[in-house]
Amino acid sequence: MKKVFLLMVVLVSILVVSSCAQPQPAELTIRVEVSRYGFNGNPGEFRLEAEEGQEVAITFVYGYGDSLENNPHIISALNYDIDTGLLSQENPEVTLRFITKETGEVVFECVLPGCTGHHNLHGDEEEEHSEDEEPHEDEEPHEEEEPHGYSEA
Ligand SMILES: [Cu+2]
Repeated sequence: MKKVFLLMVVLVSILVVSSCAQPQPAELTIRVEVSRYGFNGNPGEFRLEAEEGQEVAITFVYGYGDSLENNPHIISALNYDIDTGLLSQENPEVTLRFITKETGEVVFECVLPGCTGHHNLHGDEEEEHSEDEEPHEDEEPHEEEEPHGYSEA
């Protein structure tokens, strides 16, 4: 009886150990639409939660929301030094493949400042300084002196 119990314990622990010892998580495959309205239509940067050593294949798709005119973007993974290059009508799908360096969020933003809707493809932090400022009046209105004595020739 004792032997059977021991055998059971050994078998169960082998099962537990083998199910936990998956060498690495499967590749994380995602598609994200990019348009002037944001990532998948949501304003702000795109954040991807992943564990260290995770293989990521993230495909950025040029969104139909931008189809009225060409409005290229360049999407970059901050801290990873990779980007999509021009994502545009001519190049509407780009896949970035990388392996995460640490557990946490990978942040994606547009790094092409001139695009329409750029602020929707970007985090808030760069806009803050312009929102806090209140318009204030000059203490004393002062007249500008105009040069006198000139006559146009
Ligand atoms: Cu942009």
